[in-house]
Amino acid sequence: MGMSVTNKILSAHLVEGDLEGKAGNEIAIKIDRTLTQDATGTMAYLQFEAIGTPKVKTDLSVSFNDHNTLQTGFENADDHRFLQTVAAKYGIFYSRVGNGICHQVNLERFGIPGKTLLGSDSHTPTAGGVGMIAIGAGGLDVAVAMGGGAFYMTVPKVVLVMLSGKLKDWVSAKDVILELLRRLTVKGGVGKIFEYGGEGVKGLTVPERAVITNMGAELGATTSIFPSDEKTMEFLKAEGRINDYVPLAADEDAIYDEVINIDLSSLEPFAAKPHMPDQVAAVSELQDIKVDQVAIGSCTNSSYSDLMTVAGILKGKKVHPDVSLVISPGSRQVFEMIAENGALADIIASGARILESACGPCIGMGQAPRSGAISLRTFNRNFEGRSGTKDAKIYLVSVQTAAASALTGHITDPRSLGKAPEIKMPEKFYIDDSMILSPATDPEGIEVYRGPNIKPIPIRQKLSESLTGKVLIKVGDNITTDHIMPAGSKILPLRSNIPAISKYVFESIDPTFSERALKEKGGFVIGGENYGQGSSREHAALAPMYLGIKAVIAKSFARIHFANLINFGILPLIFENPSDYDRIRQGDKLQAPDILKELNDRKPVVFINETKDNEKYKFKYNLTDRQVKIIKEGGLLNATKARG
Ligand code: MIC
Ligand code: SF4
Repeated sequence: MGMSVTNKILSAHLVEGDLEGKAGNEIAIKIDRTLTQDATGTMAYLQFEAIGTPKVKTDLSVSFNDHNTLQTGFENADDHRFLQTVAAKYGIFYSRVGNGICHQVNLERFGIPGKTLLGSDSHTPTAGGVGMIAIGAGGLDVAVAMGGGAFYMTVPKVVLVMLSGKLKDWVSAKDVILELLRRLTVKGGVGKIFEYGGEGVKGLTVPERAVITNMGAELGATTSIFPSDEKTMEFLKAEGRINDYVPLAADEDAIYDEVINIDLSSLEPFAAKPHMPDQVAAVSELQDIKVDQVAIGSCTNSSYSDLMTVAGILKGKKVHPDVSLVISPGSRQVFEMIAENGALADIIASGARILESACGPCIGMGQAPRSGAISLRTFNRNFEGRSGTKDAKIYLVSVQTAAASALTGHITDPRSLGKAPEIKMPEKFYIDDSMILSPATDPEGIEVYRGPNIKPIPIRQKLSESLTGKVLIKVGDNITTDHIMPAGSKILPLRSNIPAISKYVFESIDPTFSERALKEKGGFVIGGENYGQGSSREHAALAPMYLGIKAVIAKSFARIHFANLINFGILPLIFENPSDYDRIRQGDKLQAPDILKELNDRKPVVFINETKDNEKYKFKYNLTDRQVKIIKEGGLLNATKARG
């Protein structure tokens, strides 16, 4: 039987389980490489230290620094010093602040077809653009992988996205992924890997492919991948890495679980409307909406060709007086190239504001729009409040739509601008790896720096025989990790300090949550569908664990958050009868008298609602034996240490 690209790579890395098994069964794969960034990295490396391995066991591990770069206090700089010394000591490469956004730099300098990559960031699948199986996970999973441990995942359904035709002028890769989000929604990809194929693939460059695999994360997918072909070879050659090229194609008779067809020539410019990436409409239907801010950049749209397109559109023109246009190039490579060839001068002359090569406004690190603003962003997420302004309305668009709208002051279909700029991929990118530091040759001589912002990781006790507590909060569908554990310039610097950051759990929904949780000595959270979608931040599990949350009971969960809850000993339970969701209210006192026994017997767990005449509910759990063990131990760190 023929194999997909996905299954070729997975089977070459399989260490446990059976790929032919039922979708949903657990497999474990060997991880060749890891990636961390500075907002998830401090915890990941503290956990790596706690595991106690003297040197990373991966082929390559890289610590990127791109999120926490605002330095409004000492915290960011202290964390960076910690990360730099840890990297030097344990055999990890260190990409300095200023070198660029992790996924962009990773694609340029480290992406390699056929290998596996685990990253403590949900957009790690960007590297699928060069044919890697690249998966986002919590920091603890990445720490375990750095220690040589396998990565556990459920057997994914492999979806073939058959691309035919060619993108028309002014239509871009961003519009391809927005079309998929329009069709499938933010939970349409849960448990799936999207593999791209068909004639249409040949017309897409690696950076264009990476836009699509990057934002596959918004579908809730495990990852997305393109084959490795001529275009991959050209890209790697231009990056001076031709030796990293290996061709990778699906067999002619490869079997897929599902097939989706997209005719590229039928697409038009799209936008995701506030406040979800799947609220997609044609830009032509949104014209005339006045725009206050345009932000170009992020790991989705900040490549050399993206920035050259922007420069081509802005050249000789001026940004509309009512619009603030901010631009962050994705990497120092991109930055230096546009500086060298004059495109940066065209951008500056238009009135754009230039930011450093970092995540910046994408994660609310500066550039919060004015109240009630309309902000057009080339980013991947437009969750409410993520920009730093609660009532701002964020539209996600391509660089073409963003630049066109910055000039006119209203949402503008770029097709109205006439001839599209023609951007050629460079035959040679500008290569300077001097901001990527190699690990120390004398690791014993390196002392790890720990500033006052770095606090020890809280550890959960073993699971007790029964659980009792109040429902501390009841939330609806598609709750994101930005709701559970917000980011932004005030909170992001506290990522290394769980007691401090836990004060902000659920802040945008109910600012009293953390205080109430501590007062009640913990309790339960009730959620709807797709609970915990979005980022990989394990703080959305760690901080609730610190506050005493014992279980989250939801209709369904997003993949990474589900794994993070288990990793930190919080039970993710699923309504056996979804209508019970309506019966439970915030404040109800629940009791699970036999939870340990029920888990041991692998039976549904029974909860009693003491506030409602001891009404009973049954909850199921999609946990493997391995995961039940982790929960019983009080989390993966305890379980890993217990194994020795
Ligand atoms: C995000 O885009 O939400 C982040 C910030 O990159 C997160 C990681 C984090 O919260 O540190 C992600 O996507 O995983
Ligand atoms: Fe950074 Fe935004 Fe990409 Fe997350 S989505 S890695 S915050 S640029």
